[in-house]
Amino acid sequence: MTIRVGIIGVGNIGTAHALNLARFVAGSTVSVLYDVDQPRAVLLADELGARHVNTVAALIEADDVDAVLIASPDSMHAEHAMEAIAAGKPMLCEKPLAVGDANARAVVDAEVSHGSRLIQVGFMRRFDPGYVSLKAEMTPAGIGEALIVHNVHRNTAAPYGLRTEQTLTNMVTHEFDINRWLLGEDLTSVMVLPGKSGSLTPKGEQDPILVILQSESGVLVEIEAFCNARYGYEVQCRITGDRGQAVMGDGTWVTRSTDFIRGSQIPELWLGRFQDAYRLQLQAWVTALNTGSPLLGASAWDGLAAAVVSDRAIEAYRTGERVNIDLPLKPDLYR
Ligand code: ISE
Repeated sequence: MTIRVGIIGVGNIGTAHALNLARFVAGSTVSVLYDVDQPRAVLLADELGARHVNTVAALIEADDVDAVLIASPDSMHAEHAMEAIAAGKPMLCEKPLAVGDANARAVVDAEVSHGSRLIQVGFMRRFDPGYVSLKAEMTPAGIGEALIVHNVHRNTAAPYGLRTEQTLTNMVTHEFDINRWLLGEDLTSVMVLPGKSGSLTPKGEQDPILVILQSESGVLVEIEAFCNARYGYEVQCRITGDRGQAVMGDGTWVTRSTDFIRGSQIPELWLGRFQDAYRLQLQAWVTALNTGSPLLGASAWDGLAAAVVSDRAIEAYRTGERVNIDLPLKPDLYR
């Protein structure tokens, strides 16, 4: 069977998903597109042989949409996810699942009432070969048990203007999720340390920031988030274990020597660094839908967990305090 995917929002990430589905993902086709910027949707629809619609509801309810990909602005993800749940359609919802833990909770409650899992959250780093290899290092034969995790997350330029609280909900949410996944346990406290800001940081905001968390078993997780790093896009993760360390550097870039210079290119955007992760995530999603096997990526519960951590991190940022993180009781659907 071919899964006909309808995409809500064809900005940068929605377009990248559409092209990946059309070019690289077996068992799927892009059937319907929606964007507030209608000409943009029309242009891409023409290129892909898809059609476009004028409302989100028309896309979700369309007979030629078997599954929905939500790539609307962050603040609309929860609303669109609820509409897709109401229509009983499976979805890949871009991260974050919601802005605000109450909104994430509402989505989880709706999925629980529906009675089966419909949502995969687009925390694509779980499919990145670099992170997958890093997780595999945490064995008795590898680096042993993780004790401290050092993360670096830098954007070339603040993607949506710079607001420190959005750095936490849009950017560092990746680390909230991937560190939970790497460690296999929840995060229990968070502190946010603003330091000296870079020259491009607007007044009243902080960039870079340092976020320090602790996990259930006490592992320290430290994250440098820098929105306006200027030199390129870079994500690193270094784990100190009780019998060694494992480092995921800046990707698998080729070192080129020409004109008496040796070096490697740095991607400008995450779409370059995580191209494999995005493709593998989509393929896993489509294959699961086609075969009826369980969804492999982050669940709505994982999306809620990241939203709760983001909210507590905002509180920690505002108050300068270390804030405890408590998750609600996990529903059976996610066990
Ligand atoms: C962006 O929205 C993403 O999701 C990227 O993966 C992330 O690295 C970037 O910081 C975000 O702004």
